[in-house]
Amino acid sequence: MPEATVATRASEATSGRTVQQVDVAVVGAGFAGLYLLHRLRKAGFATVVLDEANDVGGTWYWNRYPGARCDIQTVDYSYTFDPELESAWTWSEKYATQPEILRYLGFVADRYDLRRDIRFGTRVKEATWDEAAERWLLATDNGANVSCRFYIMATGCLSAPKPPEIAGVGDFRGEVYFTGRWPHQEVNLVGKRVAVIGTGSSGIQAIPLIAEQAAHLTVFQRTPNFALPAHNGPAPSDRVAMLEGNRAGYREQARWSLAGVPWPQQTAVSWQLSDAERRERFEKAWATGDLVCILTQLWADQGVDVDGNALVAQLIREKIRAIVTDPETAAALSPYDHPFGAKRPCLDTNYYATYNRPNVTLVNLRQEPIKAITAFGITTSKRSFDLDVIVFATGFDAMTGAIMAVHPITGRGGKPLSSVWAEGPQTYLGLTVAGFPNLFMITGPGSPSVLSNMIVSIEQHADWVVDRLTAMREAGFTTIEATERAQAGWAQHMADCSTLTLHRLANTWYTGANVPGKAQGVMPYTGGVGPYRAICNEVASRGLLGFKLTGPNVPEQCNDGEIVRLQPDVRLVLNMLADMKLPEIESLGAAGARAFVTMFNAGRPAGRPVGEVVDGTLPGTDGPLRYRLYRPATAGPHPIVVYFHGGGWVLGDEQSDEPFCRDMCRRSGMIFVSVGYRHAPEHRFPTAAEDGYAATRWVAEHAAELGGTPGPVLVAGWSAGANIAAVTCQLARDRGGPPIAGQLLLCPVTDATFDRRSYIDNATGYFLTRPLMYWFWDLYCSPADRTDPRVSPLRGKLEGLPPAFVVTCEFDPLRDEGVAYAEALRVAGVPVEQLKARGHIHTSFTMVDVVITGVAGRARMADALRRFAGLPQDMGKREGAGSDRNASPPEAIAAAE
Ligand code: N01
Repeated sequence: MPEATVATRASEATSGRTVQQVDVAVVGAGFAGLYLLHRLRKAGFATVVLDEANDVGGTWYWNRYPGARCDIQTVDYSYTFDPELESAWTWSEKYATQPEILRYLGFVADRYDLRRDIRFGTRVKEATWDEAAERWLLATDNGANVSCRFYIMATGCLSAPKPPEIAGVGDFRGEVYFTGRWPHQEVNLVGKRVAVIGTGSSGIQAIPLIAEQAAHLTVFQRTPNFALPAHNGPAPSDRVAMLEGNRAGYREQARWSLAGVPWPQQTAVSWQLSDAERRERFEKAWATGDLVCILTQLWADQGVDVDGNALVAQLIREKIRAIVTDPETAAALSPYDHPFGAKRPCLDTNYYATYNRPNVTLVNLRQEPIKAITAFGITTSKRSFDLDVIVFATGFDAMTGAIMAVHPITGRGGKPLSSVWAEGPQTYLGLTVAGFPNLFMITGPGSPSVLSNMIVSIEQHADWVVDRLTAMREAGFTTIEATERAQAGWAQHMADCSTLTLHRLANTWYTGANVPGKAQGVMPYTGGVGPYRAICNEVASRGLLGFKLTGPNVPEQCNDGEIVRLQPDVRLVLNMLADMKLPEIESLGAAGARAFVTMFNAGRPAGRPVGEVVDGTLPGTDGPLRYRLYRPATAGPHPIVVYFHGGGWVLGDEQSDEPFCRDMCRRSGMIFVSVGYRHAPEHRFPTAAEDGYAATRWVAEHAAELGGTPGPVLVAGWSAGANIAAVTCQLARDRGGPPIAGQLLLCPVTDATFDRRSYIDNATGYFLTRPLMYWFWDLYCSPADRTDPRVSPLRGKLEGLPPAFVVTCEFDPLRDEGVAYAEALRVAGVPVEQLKARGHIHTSFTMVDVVITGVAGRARMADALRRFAGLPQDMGKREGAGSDRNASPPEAIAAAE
């Protein structure tokens, strides 16, 4: 083992109290603390680990209640950093018990001789950053205080038990136990009248075993939870075979997966599967007895869409009814108040069946709340229960509780962490906090942590931190601190991520809702383990983006910035496309590009059902044009939107924006008629514009035949299609009709100028590129024609046009010409609304069911269309896809500037 750079030593502080001097102090000797100590030592850092407990284990030291087990399969819930360690230890069960996990951690501590640098029975009371010395001073309650260059909180996410907040708790004369602080000596419940308060993972694991001992068990349930059978036993042979067949590959797959366990990503969404197919998938997952499996393997929209999720919840409630014989008890045990997975689901052994026992009573606190705990038991609003024992399984002050238990943690300028986090935890990457140099958190708020296999996340964090400390030492830096800008950017990215999943829709410890008075917001990072790892790696590879580093003999380094400015799902799509190494479309020629687009579109979700899809032809200026009509499922007639697809006047057809047309038809409750206008280079300018105008005129004249509302039509389009829509409005004004009630312009081409900022900043890397736009322009329009308002509508007269809703995307070369058009319309007196979509790209809103963060924007577009058509606003939401309820609030899509 390499020598420590600074030997651990004791020194006399001025106060006379001994101070232990180390390079790094780690608080917590659980999975994270042990691995950190091992890595830090190997890297040559003098390290001390401090833990209040009297042995290693962290959460597994304290949570000794009956039935305590892990609920990630033990093949996955293990250290992976040392293949020899992996082969030296064999788990006895699919889900190991707490004693076995504790033995494992003891085995690890012995194997790497870790205990000699751990101070047990030592609580860190306060931590103070000494600006002059550039060191942290940790005050302990036992023995020497600690002075360290780096201070790492490896305190766990669920380690500070939450007080039960019930009146009279101190009055009870019987025995009281907390699952999170279970006694080390045996607790005998035989023949006793026992109460369990709380039905989270701890309660659900403990209840069946307590019921076997107690004379009578009364369970006090406030919120029913979803629980799945663990089907414990030997580790499943298929998983073991997968692991043993390619251990390194299996582990690597886990590291890049969404939840830290290698399961494939599902692509089929619920509405693409039949009832029978969904049931088959569900039964298979139920039989697997694995939380990650059921949370990820049913259908792709189960975690992101309320409708897709409701299908799973319904199937689980069916199971509860089938197991629990008393219908009233079954109903009380059935969760309806939160989406499945939004609150942490549980893994159980005989949980629901326990309520069939004659010695078990369920008290539904929603119907009869606890009034008080008395000397002899618990009184609800309806009755009293005499008890010998009360077990509190009431949970934790999660994610922040154990960090804030060191109080105060005083950073730069004397600022306490409690004031910085008064409105909720602010972190950069969940690892660091601006204003608190050299302080790291392992699996802190803002990292995937509790939404992942903790061991995978712990190893990733510990590796990242130790690698940074090592690199700093080599470069001569002594302090590292996140910048405010990077931290604010991370908060924004966290907020964007949390609009993707359903976690925000439940009151849970994920959001701080379980602790009265705690600031609320989704605390873990919901973007997934693999994407998070990629982000951390990118921070490192981009010169520690968002960190300031200083050292005594080196110039300060600060590469400030935000690591993710794209919407999280847009980033994933772009990364996926980059990995596919697709050809540049403009290099394929028109025919090749069209074939490519057809092939590309074949792989996307087809779009949700609408009332009817009708194909037809309409007379263009020079022969028939194909169209496809999407009719809502509601009773007509409906207002008609004439739609023009994107594709740079060169690519696409009346079907190529099918998912977008279906979605907008459902959301707006309007007929969409998508027009197959003719394309360049075969038909150059002004064919597309004239076809668009002719089609609009024909649709308006034949509205009744098409099932539409007579009167003005609306126009809409995307990209070059939005160009045609804008031009059509100008032509309709100038040529005596048809009347147009409103225009929806999504990322419109409005001007043949290529020097606006967005053309420069977003020239490449965001799907639509500047070279591709040049190619489109060249194929469609000669330079001499480019100032004609029929292709550059920004150059035309704008007065007297119909009201407009203009959508622009931050990372789109066309952004600024769209903004310019909206501004020019406003100046010309046209009512105009703008949606400047932050973090989005040119294709964001048409990638329906792929870019989930586009939902809120499309909901606003549909609202605008309904407004233009004079329809009530709320109908759009009722008629639209259920994912309307999944839409983030409008302010989630804010101005780009
Ligand atoms: O805590 P919880 P937990 N009056 O917060 C109820 C992990 N874990 O210790 O939902 C009445 O989930 C509360 O009701 P409500 C796992 O991540 C893992 O069980 O707030 N009831 C809820 O029912 C888990 O999610 C394992 O309405 C009160 C319960 O108490 C996390 O730890 C095992 C109340 C608390 O449930 C926390 O689980 C155990 C009150 N005043 C835990 N206050 C593994 O298997 C709270 N409740 C690895």
